[in-house]
Amino acid sequence: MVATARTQQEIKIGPTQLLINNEWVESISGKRFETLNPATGEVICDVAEADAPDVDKAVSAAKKAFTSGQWPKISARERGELLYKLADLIEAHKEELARLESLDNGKPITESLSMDLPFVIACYRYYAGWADKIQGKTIPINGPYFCYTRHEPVGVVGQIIPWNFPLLMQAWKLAPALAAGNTIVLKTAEQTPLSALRIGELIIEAGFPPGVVNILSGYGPTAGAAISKHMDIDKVAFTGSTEVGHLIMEAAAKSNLKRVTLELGGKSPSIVFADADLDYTIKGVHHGLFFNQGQCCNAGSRLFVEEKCYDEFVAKSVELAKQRMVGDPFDANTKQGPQVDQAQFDKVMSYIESGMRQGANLVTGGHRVGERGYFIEPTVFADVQDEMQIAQEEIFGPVMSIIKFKDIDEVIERANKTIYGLAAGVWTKDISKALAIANNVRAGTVWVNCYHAFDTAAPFGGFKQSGMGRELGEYGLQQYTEVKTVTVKL
Ligand code: TXE
Repeated sequence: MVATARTQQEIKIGPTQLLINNEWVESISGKRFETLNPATGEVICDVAEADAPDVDKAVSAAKKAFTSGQWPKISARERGELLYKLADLIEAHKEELARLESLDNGKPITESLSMDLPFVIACYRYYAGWADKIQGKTIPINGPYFCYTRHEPVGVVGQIIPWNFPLLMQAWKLAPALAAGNTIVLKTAEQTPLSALRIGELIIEAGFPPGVVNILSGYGPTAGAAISKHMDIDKVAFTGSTEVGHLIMEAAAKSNLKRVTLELGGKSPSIVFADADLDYTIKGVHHGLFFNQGQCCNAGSRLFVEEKCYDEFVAKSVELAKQRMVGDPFDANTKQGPQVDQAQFDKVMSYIESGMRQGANLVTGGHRVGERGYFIEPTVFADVQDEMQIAQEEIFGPVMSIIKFKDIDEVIERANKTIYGLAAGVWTKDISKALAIANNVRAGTVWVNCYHAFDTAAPFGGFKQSGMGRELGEYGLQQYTEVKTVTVKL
């Protein structure tokens, strides 16, 4: 039931070195590390392992590209054209990239093809369109002056991405940064280095000059930490755990006060009122939690259901969870692949144990699937209480926690009792209830009668410890520019 060795051999792997200054190079130490197929636990291949000296080398290439060379001479419109070209190349290699993504990450191939790749392409095209529309203002200041602003690139940007959407997170980071004219040192997650490196080849083919995009595979405490404390990096953009988000900010504060944007964890409430269309809603919240093996920072992982429809809701959610096909990511019928690695598998299993220990009612799932790979049954807990670990901490797996509530004021208060504030969902036919939730829940995104409804034009990011700054849309672009005021005496 899991990806066979044959499937693995049929997939073109692409480069496994570091991309620095448009050249593929080994790490300075010569070290390499293995990346595994999460469906089998077998080694796919090894890749070069960057550490601080490689980060130095990549940063000097990016710095040189920012200040001299061809990049500053390329007009804004031409930057946009390069991004369009990259999007076209990705589209031309869509199937190959989707296969590589599913092999390295474990996500079902149907989703890589229908979700990840289309969103990746849309993101590059969206920001390609912005490149020549990044404009300042003229400001009517007092006195005989002409005053205007320029929106200039921040400079050398360090970007650290996670493994749950490797290609998409790379696009969310690279596209706005390049549109605004920055140069980049991007570190991939150690679990999923492969698809980003293949994009590196397409970046060279598209015609981006040397040093503009540098891509490093490596670990967090070494290469990642070197990026966050580097004196010649002007901004760091990070997506990952809240714990590491704290470290990134600390390193930025202790080094050169580089700009920091963070997209971190979540424990997002999804609130179901009894007047909602229940059959539709049950499918929506199922997708909101189980999509991508539950490995979404915005997963609707605190599911509040109104008392009046609670029992029916739990029964039908369990039915749906039981039908979810778990298995080989390369089987077209598969809805759920493996968790990304042993550490994530262990983390999810330990939360399932904690749910049982703390008295939640395990109504379905809870076990490993198969004997190899990191597969977990779609799991549903009912009678979950607010203070239980499974209701407070990010599980990042296929575990649904269903909590009962009585009325709207109470649910708003309880929904806000969390350190996180990434997203929320509300399900109701009553517009007043929907807007009361939208206005009062402290989260960066609120979905009404839908979930995971992303668009590259709509900003995304967190309140509270879910992060700072926004990605996507015009707001996301602003995080990659500095505003310069120019005042001319007339
Ligand atoms: O995250 P890490 P992990 C959450 C989710 C998951 C948990 C742990 O709950 O179970 O985090 O996952 C790099 N300096 N999210 O351990 O460690 C690392 O190499 C600089 C939510 O994978 O935060 C990788 O590139 N960088 C999330 C990236 O940080 C460091 C997505 C993420 O890894 C570093 C992933 C350091 N000291 C996990 N240590 C989301 N917001 O979508 C690690 N890294």
